[in-house]
Amino acid sequence: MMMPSGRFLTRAMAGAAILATALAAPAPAQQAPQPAPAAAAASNTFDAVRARGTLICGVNTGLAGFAQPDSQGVWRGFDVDYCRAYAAAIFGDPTKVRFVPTTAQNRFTALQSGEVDVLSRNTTWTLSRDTSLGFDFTGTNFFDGQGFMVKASTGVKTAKELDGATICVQPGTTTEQNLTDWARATRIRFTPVVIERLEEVVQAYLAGRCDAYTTDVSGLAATRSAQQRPADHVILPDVISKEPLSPLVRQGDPRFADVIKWVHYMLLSAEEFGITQANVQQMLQNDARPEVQRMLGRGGDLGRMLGLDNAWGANVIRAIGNYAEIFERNLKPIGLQRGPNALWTAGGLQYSPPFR
Ligand SMILES: N[C@@H](CCC(=O)N[C@@H](CS)C(=O)NCC(=O)O)C(=O)O
Repeated sequence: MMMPSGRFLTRAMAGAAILATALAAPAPAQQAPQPAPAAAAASNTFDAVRARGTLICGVNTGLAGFAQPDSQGVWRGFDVDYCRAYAAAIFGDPTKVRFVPTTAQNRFTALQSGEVDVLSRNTTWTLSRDTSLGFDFTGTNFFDGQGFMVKASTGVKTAKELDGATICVQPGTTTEQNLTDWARATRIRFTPVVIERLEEVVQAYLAGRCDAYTTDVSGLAATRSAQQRPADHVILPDVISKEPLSPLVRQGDPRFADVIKWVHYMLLSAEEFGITQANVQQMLQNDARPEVQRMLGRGGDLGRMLGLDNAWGANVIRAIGNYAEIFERNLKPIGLQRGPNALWTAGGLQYSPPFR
């Protein structure tokens, strides 16, 4: 047998077993699919939310830029702003939302059981989640991919140098599965350190219990930005998967799903048409473009078609701003660029269907 080579060789001896397993066995099912939730709970979400007067939004437990309480305990972040935008669309008031932190492991149960109405939380759209878990994904609001972070002191520059490494990962994620797929495909050995809680997995990485930490690049950027010396950590250039992150709802309430979906498109179209938090009022009064008028509720009856007030779009933009404003406010500070999340008009993938 050829001797394994690479900087993580000593640890690789244990990792060899992992490679053997990874090569021999089919990739494990990601989550044991649970039966889809009772349709009764799902079909009434839209009415239940309106009757309750508050939207319950499942968010992350704490990921800088995406969802995290600030020093005053006010939730901040990209995913949090989406929740506020939904509340502005439904109630005309962005404060009518309650945030429920969810972990990688318990997020799907929280949505299935009705504990939350919607999950707005770095969750990858996959076929099994869309079908056997009983959810509807409402549109990718962040195109992401899985990456690796290492300490700069390791000198590691690319993922293939991780042969034999110990890699920290959270369970219940696409991350865990992709890591196995990637190792199989590239014949890289690794020893996984699987830790359930986000704080603990990050601590394990910082304490040197693993050579690398893997998750969505957005999650790596968030974690890196939260460290005392971000420059001590390097996000490797390799991206090993597609992680289209999308808000999701329970299957069975198409009206509610439509509202969640079209709020995202409102944010994108507002960016496309140059409607901002600062100018929305003026545009509402003065902009003669028919699509802008329809979006802001001056022409057509699009809000009513969604079961909302025709002012829903104006309310969303007035409260939260457009997609670019949400991105700048939350994700620029953690070092993320628009990249594939640029609008289609700027060579990116973000594209709204027409407001007509
Ligand atoms: N996008 C991936 C990963 C999402 C995920 O949960 N990532 C972790 C690491 S960034 C996380 O957010 N954990 C928060 C927690 O469990 O509290 C998925 O949908 O499976």
